Amino acid sequence: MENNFSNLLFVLLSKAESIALTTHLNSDGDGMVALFALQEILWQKGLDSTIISDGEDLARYDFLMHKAEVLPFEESMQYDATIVVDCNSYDRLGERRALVDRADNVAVIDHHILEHNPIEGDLLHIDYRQVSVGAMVWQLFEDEIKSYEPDLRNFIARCTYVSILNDTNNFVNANSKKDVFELAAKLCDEGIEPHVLNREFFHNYSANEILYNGRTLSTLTMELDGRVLFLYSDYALAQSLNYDPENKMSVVRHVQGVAEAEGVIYCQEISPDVWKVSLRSLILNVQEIAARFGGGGHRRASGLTIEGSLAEVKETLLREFEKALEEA
Ligand SMILES: [Mn+2]
Repeated sequence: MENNFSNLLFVLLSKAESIALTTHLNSDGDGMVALFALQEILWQKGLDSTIISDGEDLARYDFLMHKAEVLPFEESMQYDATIVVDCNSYDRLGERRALVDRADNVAVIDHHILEHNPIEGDLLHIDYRQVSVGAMVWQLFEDEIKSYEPDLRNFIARCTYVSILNDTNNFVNANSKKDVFELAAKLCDEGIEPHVLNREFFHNYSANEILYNGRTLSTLTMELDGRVLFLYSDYALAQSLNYDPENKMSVVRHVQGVAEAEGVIYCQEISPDVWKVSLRSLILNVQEIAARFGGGGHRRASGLTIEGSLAEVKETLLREFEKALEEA
């Protein structure tokens, strides 16, 4: 199956004179980093491609980006073939949906639960049991990768490992299963240094980021009889610190250990009255809640964007959690 998919993909791409690679809104260390690996794999096949971003700050990935060819999306863009990774819904592509609509051929590689408004592609590989799209890319092209020079194999292994760090939160999420550790061991055989990648990916922040996170943590309240943890960062906070939280590690990771919290809601105001929301729960299906607002993700971790005042947004989301807790 897996070799079959990579062969079909190469056939599909061989007809294309231009190839776009892209991922979901608010790109992360899985989707974006998987694209760095995929772009390299395509080059090895003589296929040029361009990673299309939203123009977000990719400085977090500098240590993996020495060769990546990335362009911010522009309305006039058109490619013969488009590959979407870490996303299967038009809703999570934003305006980059045009790259899919205008392409002759579309392929999707993803590990999310199928959401509403699924992307129509010629070639789909969606397996929600997989830990990360980076890991899927490794497995799909493993035979190819094995034929590369050691430095290149090492680069792809580093990308794959970072995608796993991102989607397992450093091997602590429920998706950190035996096969993930086995894959990590294979990546070590390619010469990756886990402690270095851990430092480069996770421990790589400014003092202002710590301040921003600290002030956000100080907003923490327990809601719904102490069952749901709520916290927020408003726009004024980012402004006062002259800090751009976009594409930074979410502060949510710091509150996931609160034992009594059955759910976590984190609201981050990204422009006045526009909130990017992260939902977490070990018992509720937060993907269902996020999907009601056009968001998505995984059962235990999802996100959405919502408009309104802090009070309105908080009330709306707490009502959803109240319903979900009653039904659980
Ligand atoms: Mn992912």
